[in-house]
Amino acid sequence: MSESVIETLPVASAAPRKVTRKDLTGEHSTWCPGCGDFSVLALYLKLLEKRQFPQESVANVAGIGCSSRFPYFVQTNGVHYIHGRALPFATGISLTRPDLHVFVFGGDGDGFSIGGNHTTHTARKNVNMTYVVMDNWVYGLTKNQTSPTSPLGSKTKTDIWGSVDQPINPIKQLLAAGATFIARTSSTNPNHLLQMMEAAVDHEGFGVIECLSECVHFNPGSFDAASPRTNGKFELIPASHDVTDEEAAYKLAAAPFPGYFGIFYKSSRPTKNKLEADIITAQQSKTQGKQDWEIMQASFGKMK
Ligand SMILES: Cc1ncc(C[n+]2csc(CCOP(=O)(O)OP(=O)(O)O)c2C)c(N)n1
Ligand code: SF4
Ligand SMILES: [Mg+2]
Repeated sequence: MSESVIETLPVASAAPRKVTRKDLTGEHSTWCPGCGDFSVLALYLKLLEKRQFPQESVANVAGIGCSSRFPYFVQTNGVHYIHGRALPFATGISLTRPDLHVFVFGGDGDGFSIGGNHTTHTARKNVNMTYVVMDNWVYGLTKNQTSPTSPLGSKTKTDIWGSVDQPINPIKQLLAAGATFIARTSSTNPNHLLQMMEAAVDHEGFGVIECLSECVHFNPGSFDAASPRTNGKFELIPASHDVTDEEAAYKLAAAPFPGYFGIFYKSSRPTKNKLEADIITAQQSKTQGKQDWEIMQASFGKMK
């Protein structure tokens, strides 16, 4: 299917029904066998089933990339949009359809290079949605180019002698941008991944999860150091960490790879959704009983 395809499901039926994994499963996933993204999908389906979110109450939005093929594999409302532009599209849905659970799935390239500005602005606006970045340190779909999170020295098609550009630290970037929920997990730790997705869904505002998700085709073994299964270390954020302490979160985020996993930061800053809804309610109360043309006439009158 081409870019910019919108799939919609019928409006909710009156009678509640049990939401099953079978209902939620979409097209057969086309990822390479062993790709970390499978785990994210499996846990996401588990989350929707556990929370009994009806299919029609969910919107999954994605840009372009292997990871961004996500909406095809889930049978809910879904949008496969333009590379790096999933967040503004999802913002429109979130602001106009408060009845929907809005999720965005995508890659490190989608979210931190071409869509980097949109990540920053969605974070500062604190738009209510859950954003899962499946970080594999590479452009997978386009067959192995350096991504903004590729470590120094990565040998890719665009850096055949090894990359020389300082990689982005997604957690620091998100903190600086003003995201109100920031977590880090790995596709190799299903329990933790589900836990982080649940916490993000429960958060009122822009909840972002950086999920290490191995590209077994172009970057095999890249995250071995982050998993005990491959003699690595999956170190949780210390229980003593105050998630409202931004500076402490920065310090944790600065730890060298594999770093820490868990919730780095959480704040209860009001969402754009709430702030705009309040403005609309206040303005509507001033114009109650007036015809549309009267409101327009008054607006134009002010411009004279
Ligand atoms: C405007 C635009 N520029 C470039 C591309 C080519 N392109 C498609 S996916 C991609 C990178 C995807 O990398 P990432 O977001 O990390 O996803 P992954 O495939 O690794 O999951 C690029 C450069 C495009 N589709 N559209
Ligand atoms: S190329 Fe990499 S990221 Fe894409 S499906 Fe294959 S393993 Fe996954
Ligand atoms: Mg990638």
